[in-house]
Amino acid sequence: MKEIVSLNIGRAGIRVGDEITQTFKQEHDYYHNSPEADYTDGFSTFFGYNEEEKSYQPRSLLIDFEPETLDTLKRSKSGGMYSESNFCEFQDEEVCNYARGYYTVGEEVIGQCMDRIQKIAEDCDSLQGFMGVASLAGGTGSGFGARVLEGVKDEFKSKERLWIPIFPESWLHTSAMSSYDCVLGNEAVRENANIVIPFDSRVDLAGGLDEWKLYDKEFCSINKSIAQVVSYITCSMRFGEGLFCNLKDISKILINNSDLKYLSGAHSSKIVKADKENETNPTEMLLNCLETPFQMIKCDPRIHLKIRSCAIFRNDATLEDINSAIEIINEKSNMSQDWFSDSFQWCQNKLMPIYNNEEGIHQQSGCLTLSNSASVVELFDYIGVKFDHLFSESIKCYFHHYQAEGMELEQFEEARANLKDLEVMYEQMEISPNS
Ligand SMILES: Nc1nc2c(ncn2[C@@H]2O[C@H](COP(=O)(O)OP(=O)(O)OP(=O)(O)O)[C@@H](O)[C@H]2O)c(=O)[nH]1
Ligand SMILES: [Mg+2]
Repeated sequence: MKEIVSLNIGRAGIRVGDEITQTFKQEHDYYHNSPEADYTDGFSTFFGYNEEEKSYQPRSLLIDFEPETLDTLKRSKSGGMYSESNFCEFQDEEVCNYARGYYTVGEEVIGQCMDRIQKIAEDCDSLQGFMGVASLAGGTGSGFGARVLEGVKDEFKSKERLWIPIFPESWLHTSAMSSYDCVLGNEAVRENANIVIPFDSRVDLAGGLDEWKLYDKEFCSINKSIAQVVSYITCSMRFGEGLFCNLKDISKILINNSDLKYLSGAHSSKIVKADKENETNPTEMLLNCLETPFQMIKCDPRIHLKIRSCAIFRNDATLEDINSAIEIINEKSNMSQDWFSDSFQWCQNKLMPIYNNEEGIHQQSGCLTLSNSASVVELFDYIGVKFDHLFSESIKCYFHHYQAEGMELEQFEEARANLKDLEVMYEQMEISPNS
């Protein structure tokens, strides 16, 4: 099995990354209820054996400039999964915005950070690539995240770079400069990652995740939701068999133009009760994935063309049930004809995700759709308008903070123009998909 190194940067990156790692661990514990030494090959995709600690540990580097998030994590239930070698702490520095994260503060420590990444990579037998998670609304996640991603691209040229940027839920809860950080950070992701799976914290999870607590300030539901989606995407990389047996398969199946590499996810699931009465059938799950509340970015998926798309079922339905789900949706051609073009692919994995609550451990039957779709334009438009509002001709609010760190006006203009170009590319593709 080829290894993947996880890079979790800034508060949101660390918390979401930890949720993903916990999800992987729970699934492996559940399906390989055996001593760690007997874990199948797939476990080593995201976990490696630490000779010093005599235990398996995540192949992750958790990077931050302020101690609070990592300290809280170390004290938490999942803290025991990690050792000091997983943490990359640069304490007592104030990062604040993209410019400090990328330039001044980032410049001082990027060498040390890359050494740590190199060390984790050296411990792999056959590294396939990296999976990064960071918010684009904070200085660490956007700025230092950009720096790390660029460093990884330079040092590991042939390796895959899957990036999971988290777009903010409300501009009220973020720094006034977040609109800039988002556009600048996204520009770095666009340029340096080769697969991007964005998550939009504005999504209304009420429809899709009724088993979980609705919106809360600690982002628990969205973090769990992101972890679930990542668990589907990587399922075959961890358990074998399926659509995405490695990161390259994602590009092969869903990305036909390397400029259009943003993939939109939708996820629907239901806890499987012991009597199986509540189990939802694949048709309902698949239909849900065509609806707004189940999307990972805020959009109306029905009005946008999907260049390529796929579905991953994690359930114990029969093949007949899944085929009939696909046929039923095919018939609703007015809203889904582009879903089931020749390039549409699907797979089923019978190892369902695991869900823990007060009543115990349950399996969750569900479906994930992942598509290369123009719906991401709705997100670009949203962050672009916010950026323009701050950067309007006469004011250029807060720009001096970035200038003080050495950034120039042209960099802002270029990042904004490139975001616009990306929007236009998706829109053109929607008009003439085969060009
Ligand atoms: N989904 C999710 N979003 C979060 C979480 N924590 C913070 N955020 C969001 O991410 C934005 C950026 O915050 P942080 O992740 O704290 O920023 P950072 O990357 O540590 O950067 P600094 O500004 O240098 O602290 C916040 O405004 C929130 O909107 C989390 O656990 N999950
Ligand atoms: Mg922070």
